[in-house]
Formats: sequence, structure tokens, C-alpha cells
Amino acid sequence: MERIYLDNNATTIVDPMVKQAMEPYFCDKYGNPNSLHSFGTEVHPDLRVAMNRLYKGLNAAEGDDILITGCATESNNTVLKGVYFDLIKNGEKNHIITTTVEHPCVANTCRFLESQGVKVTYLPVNQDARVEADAVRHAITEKTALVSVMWANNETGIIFPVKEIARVCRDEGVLFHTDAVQAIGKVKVDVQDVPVDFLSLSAHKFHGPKGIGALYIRSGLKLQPLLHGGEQMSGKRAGTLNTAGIVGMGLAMELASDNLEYEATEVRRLRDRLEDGLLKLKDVMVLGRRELRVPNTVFISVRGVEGEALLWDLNKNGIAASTGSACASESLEASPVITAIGVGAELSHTGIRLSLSRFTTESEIDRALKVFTEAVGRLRAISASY
Ligand code: C6P
Repeated sequence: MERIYLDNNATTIVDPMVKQAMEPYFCDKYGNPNSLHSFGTEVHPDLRVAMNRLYKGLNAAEGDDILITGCATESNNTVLKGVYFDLIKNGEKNHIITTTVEHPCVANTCRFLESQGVKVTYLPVNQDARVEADAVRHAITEKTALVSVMWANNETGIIFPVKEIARVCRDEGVLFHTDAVQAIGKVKVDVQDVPVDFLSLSAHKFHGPKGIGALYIRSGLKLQPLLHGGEQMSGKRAGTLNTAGIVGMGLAMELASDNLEYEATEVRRLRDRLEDGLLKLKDVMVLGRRELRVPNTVFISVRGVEGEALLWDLNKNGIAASTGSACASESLEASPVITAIGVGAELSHTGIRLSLSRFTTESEIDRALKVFTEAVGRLRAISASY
């Protein structure tokens, strides 16, 4: 049976060009970039190319920093804990503002910081499933050290008004961090246009490899390192550099930028085709207005059908989707994001996230639609609540 992958917000296929570009760094150019001999130094030009691609992809300025990390989870931890050690622990400030719909690597780090005495405000989302800049402005006090609001939500695909929020933070003299994991490769992410102070990303969400991410840090800002050790990355993040990963992430970033137009037109067209087809089913609800979402994501609640049951049926018939974020897939609780959006208890367990990529084809969408429709019919026929 042909399998169809519609879970690209969990992870993406590595672009074959990225895979090929990474290949030499395993058995040929395998030197440690910090070694002084030729095995180490021969990879320096390749790392420079990769770093330039990251700078270009984000439109970062020369003086800005891009720290290489192991993943976005590490990037987000670095910002939140770095700000805690730099500005909160022994300083005047004691307050962080975030939202109720962040990924667990922000939410749970905030909870940890609360256990250390930090005051955290979790801003609720409005009927559009977003947090507006005014709500951020009202929450800022003279004690606020940092605002952390995601660029786009991983479960709903909703894009947050990060440009306005960044401006508010600038006006108020508060640092602004955004988790842009689900925005890179889907919409333009430009750190000159959106004046963020810190921005997190993960390569495997935009057809790069797993185990490599980055943290953008605006020029002039410093953060306590999360990982202490050697002098790699000028001591800002210790640990031997993942040469293959950096090369792969650099190329993946360039390809993501090159494909933004395709994403905005063709991926969006396929997502809309899928969504329009799903909306023909009776008693379904799609979360969030289309124009506010990244082009690849649809989150749909199907009345009378448990999300897990639908996921199981879809998987049995070759369709890979998810009920929410992959890292919470073992929990039978309703997703905190979906609960925060306030769809009501009846619908909170019925959601399915379908997420496309530039590798998704029209025939895959048509087959997925057919399988989904049949699965809903089967499950509703045996549902006690429908
Ligand atoms: N979300 C999902 O299914 P890592 O695992 O560190 O590469 O990325 C973490 C992460 C951080 N922020 C956002 C907005 C994310 O979506 C993710 C990963 C996946 O939604 C896996 S849980």
C-alpha cells in the first residue's frame, strides 16, 4: 500500500539535495572543525558557506549571532534560561510573558523557571487562536525581562502578529523571542523586517536533518550559555560542531527560501483542496481562518469521532497524520493548545492535524481525502456519541 505523509509539522523528509550535500562529512571530510590540522581546517570554507546561507535565509546582519544548537528545544531553553541567569536571578526583573499555546519546550521551561521564583504570564489566545500585540503591551510591567511568542503554532498553523509584538517590545524596552520553528520555509522570516531579539529554528522542519537547530541573537545581545565546556562557538555553545548537520541545515535553509513562492501558491492550493474536501463532511470544524494560517496546515475536528481512533484508521489505510504535536502523542489528554483555544470539551478530543510539504502531490491529496471520508463514515457508524 502506498503511504502518504501528511505530518510535516512533526518532521519532514530530508531533501535529496541536502542528503547528498551532507554525505562527504561522514567518511571523507570528517575532521573536527576545531582541530588545527588539515582534516579540521578543510571543512572551514564549507561551514562558512553554510553559515552565510543561514544569515541570508533570515536576512540577518553581519554583527548578529547565529548559534548552532542541537534542536529548537535547545534554542528555546538557551533563551529562557539565559535571560533568567542574565537578567532575573540576581537582577531587578522577575517577569516573563508567553502564551498558553507555546510548544512544551517553551511552556515547560517557563514552568521550571516559575519553580525558581520567576513570575510568568501566560497570555490566552483570542477567537482567532492568536495573541494580539495589545495584549502583550498590557501585560508588560517594569519587571518584565522577556516576551516569548511563537511565530506560527505547530498544531493549528496560526501565524501570530510577531511584527507588531516585536515593535511593542522595542517600544517598551523588553527583549522579544520568537519560536519560528513552524514558520521557516512556510512564510518569509526576515529579522530586519520583524525586529526580534532572539529566534529559534530546527532544521528537520524544513527538509534538513534532525539533531541540528539554530538560535538567532541580535547584535549586541549576550546570553549565558546553556552548555558549558570547550571553546566552540566562542564559548557560547560548547560541544563539537556537527559539520554534516550544519552543511545540511545551511542548504535546507537556502532551498526553503527558494521555495517560498511555491509554498505560498502550490502547497497552499493543495492544502485548500484538502480542506475544501474535508469541509464537505457534515459536522466538522477547521480551526483558525485560512488567511491567518501557514500554507501547509489544517487542523480539523470531526464531531462524534475520537482523534486517536481516526488517526489509527488513517494509519491503517496508509495516511500519516497526527492529533497534535508529535511529542505529546502518547498522552490521551486533549491537547493543551486545543483546550486553550476553547473549542469546548465535546470537540477537544476530536482533532486531527494534517500538514503538507513541497513534496506532497495532488494525487496524494485526492487519495487522502477519499481515505479520510471513508474512515469518518466507518467510525461514525459505530460512534455512541454521533
Ligand atoms: N514540534 C510537532 O509535532 P525540536 O524537537 O527541538 O526539533 O522542535 C521542538 C519544537 C519547538 N517549537 C515548535 C513550534 C515545534 O513545533 C517543535 C516541534 C513537533 O508539532 C514535534 S513535538
